[in-house]
Amino acid sequence: MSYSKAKVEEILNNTISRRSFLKGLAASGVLSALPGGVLEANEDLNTKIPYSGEKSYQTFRNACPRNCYDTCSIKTYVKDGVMQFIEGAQESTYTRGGCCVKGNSYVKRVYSARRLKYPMMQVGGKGSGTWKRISWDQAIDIIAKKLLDMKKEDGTLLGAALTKYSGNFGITHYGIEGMFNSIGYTTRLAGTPCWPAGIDAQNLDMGDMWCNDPEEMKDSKFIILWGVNPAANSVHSMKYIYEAKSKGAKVVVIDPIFTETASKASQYLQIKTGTDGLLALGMAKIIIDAKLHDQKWLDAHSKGYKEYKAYLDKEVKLDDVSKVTGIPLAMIKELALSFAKAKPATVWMGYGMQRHTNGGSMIRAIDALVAVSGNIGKYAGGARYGHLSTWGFNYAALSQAKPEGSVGYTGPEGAKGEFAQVGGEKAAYTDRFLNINKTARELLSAKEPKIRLLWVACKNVFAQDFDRNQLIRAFQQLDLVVVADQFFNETAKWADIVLPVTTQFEEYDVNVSYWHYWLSINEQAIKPLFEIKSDLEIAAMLSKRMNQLSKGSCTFPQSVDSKEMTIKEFNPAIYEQFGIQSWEELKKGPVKAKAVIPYADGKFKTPSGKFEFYSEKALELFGSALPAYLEVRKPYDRFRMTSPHSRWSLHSQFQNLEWMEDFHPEPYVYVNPDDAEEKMVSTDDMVAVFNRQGVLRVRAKVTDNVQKGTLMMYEQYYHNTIYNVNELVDDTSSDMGAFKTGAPGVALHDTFVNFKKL
Ligand SMILES: Nc1nc2c(c(=O)[nH]1)N[C@H]1C(S)=C(S)[C@@H](COP(=O)(O)OP(=O)(O)OC[C@H]3O[C@@H](n4cnc5c(=O)[nH]c(N)nc54)[C@H](O)[C@@H]3O)O[C@H]1N2
Ligand SMILES: Nc1nc2c(c(=O)[nH]1)N[C@H]1C(S)=C(S)[C@@H](COP(=O)(O)OP(=O)(O)OC[C@H]3O[C@@H](n4cnc5c(=O)[nH]c(N)nc54)[C@H](O)[C@@H]3O)O[C@H]1N2
Ligand SMILES: [Mo]
Repeated sequence: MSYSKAKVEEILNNTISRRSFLKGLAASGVLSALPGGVLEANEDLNTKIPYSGEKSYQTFRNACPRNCYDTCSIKTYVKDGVMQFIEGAQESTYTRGGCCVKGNSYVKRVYSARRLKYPMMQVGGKGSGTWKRISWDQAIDIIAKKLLDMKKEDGTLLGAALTKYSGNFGITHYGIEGMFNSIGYTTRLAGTPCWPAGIDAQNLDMGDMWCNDPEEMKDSKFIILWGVNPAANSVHSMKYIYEAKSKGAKVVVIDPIFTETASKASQYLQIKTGTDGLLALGMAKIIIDAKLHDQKWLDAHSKGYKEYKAYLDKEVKLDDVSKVTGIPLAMIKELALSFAKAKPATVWMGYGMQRHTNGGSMIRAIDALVAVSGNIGKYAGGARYGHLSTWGFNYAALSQAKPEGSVGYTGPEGAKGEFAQVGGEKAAYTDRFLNINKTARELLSAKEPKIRLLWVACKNVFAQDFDRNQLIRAFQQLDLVVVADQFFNETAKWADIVLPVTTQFEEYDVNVSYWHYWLSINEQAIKPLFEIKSDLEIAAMLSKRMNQLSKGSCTFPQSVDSKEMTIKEFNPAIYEQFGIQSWEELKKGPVKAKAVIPYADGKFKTPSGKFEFYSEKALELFGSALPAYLEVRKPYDRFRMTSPHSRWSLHSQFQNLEWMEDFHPEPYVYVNPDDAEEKMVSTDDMVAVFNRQGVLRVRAKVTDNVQKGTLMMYEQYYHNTIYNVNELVDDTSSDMGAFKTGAPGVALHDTFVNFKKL
């Protein structure tokens, strides 16, 4: 199906979708942050857009599958087979009728002229920019033959590697891993760049990563938002925080940057980066010394409290805490005591905070503080990080058998961590797992067999991964790089073959969140545009061609329907958890899991069954049984540089779209006034930011939102600039992550740089 240019123009200029986009801007607090005049005349955001319930539209249920806390439930309005606009589903008390600014740009995103439309081949070689349109048959034939040749030459398919992360977290998208399962033992870039250190920390302390329903925060009496920026990264959570605040709760933000969230808090503490572990230990010591700790709960449900207290007594000096963290002692004391006195109190720990060489240790120290205060297992309390308790699907698309006679890996780098257990295999052979956070290094060094083919899906390696200089080399030495994506992204530039894939509006899927407790069906609302196909269809086409060339070489179904695959993901436990009889009920709107308070019974899945201040597993794996203070990485250059997430983009996505450019046309490096003065830099000056990794040219914005000695740049990708903050970020690991995710996290905020005016 294709559209005339005029039709596409009409869609893009559709006033209703533009107005809903502006509503998203307003909801994200973005408009208030901009100079006046961005709203067009007569675009009154307070007027209800008169489309809800209108009969002339066909409506569909969708969900935002991006890697975001909010995983919004969406209602999509279609006329004559064309998406007209979307809104947040009213049925979800979490999405509550509104999407964020990015979500409200979905119509623009789907019909963007920048989308990939046809399979393409880079005939001039990787990075040459010389592309030729090819047919699906040609593309799939090249890939299938390459795989079969490799198998013949190497005796195994371990030379084929998959890197996939967070482009789409819909459950059927695990069919991409399923495709790799179905061809034999292969190589996987395993682990996650996102949250692994914290996952390990929570698992060591509590035997699981599990958090209270965010909607409960409305009844919390004290909320610490610790290294998390929901006003940008989880806008739907803010209403609960505002409600609690309006009922008298104190909301404290602890962050090295004065963030959007900090601007909404009762109190903001500008901590020195990477010192939060010590602050948490200091607060716990103050609480215990004031006898405000919950001795009864600690006696009944914890292990090692005595050793932990002895550590605090002996090793934690409050004056040092103040000096190291940069927070006045009186303020720390006041914070600790008021936190301990308020019941229920809760801490939300962000993923940004644990991307340090001591990230896992910091999360452990904060978990311990919440435990000491007696807020674990309580309604509106809890040490919140994330959860996967609603993810109990069948993973039917994922679970594909290996072809008979497949030969795999037997070396020490084989199965490790949770990733290896996904397939539940007990075979002597395994897939080969490489560290996703050291992609460049791993691709270059993997031997016997070396990696020859790389499949990239739901992942923008060149935008989001680290050690970028080596990445080019790593890609260039591969025989065949296939990138399956919706857009011609940074990584596509280094591909041999690019395959255009569907958006969530062009396929079926099912979605849950790692934060809230809602379940949404994602219906196909429109036919795929141009020659675009879903990741599942691509897998099916590959299977068909491989089997034509060599019968039995691929077990993936040779034709798939995303709706049928979606239905196969459901099971009775999911129905029970969400109180529905059939997936079809989800067509009426999203549903919420039955309420559970994590750890309310005081039972933990740790070896002792208790909250473990003292963890033998932690001692064995990471060298410290207690959540002891671990110093952060030492500076290797003049300024620290952090690269957190932006409200304008979701990683490399959205900021590359036309509307987003209108509102946020270019990137900045944010510089403290003292540092700017030293370098004689003013706002809007072009500067070079550089270190031993690379150099970036970017405009400066002088602001004391960032502290002296620290630069900040958002991780973002613009359509027409070569801005890429990961030019400067190396691949140093964080302390934890390997226990549960197969690889340590990455200490991306422990980046050090210098800068000068150009
Ligand atoms: N708009 C938008 N929303 C998103 C995303 C996005 O890209 N854009 N990404 C999604 C994804 S994948 C994720 S992982 C989440 C991330 O959600 P968050 O964790 O909220 O986001 P980050 O921006 O990574 O980091 C949050 C904060 O951690 C702070 N921080 C860094 N180091 C330290 C430290 O040592 N101590 C303290 N106290 N704070 C520190 C940063 O300054 C930053 O303000 O958001 C999700 N939602
Ligand atoms: N400097 C710095 N780097 C970071 C971070 C940071 O804070 N600072 N954050 C890290 C974190 S928390 C994360 S989660 C990672 C995110 O890293 P990625 O998961 O690589 O992030 P995205 O940019 O969202 O890229 C996803 C790609 O998937 C594509 N895509 C979307 N839907 C589909 C689909 O259905 N099928 C296919 N085949 N492709 C699809 C998108 O178009 C996009 O190109 O980045 C990490 N990198
Ligand atoms: Mo993430």
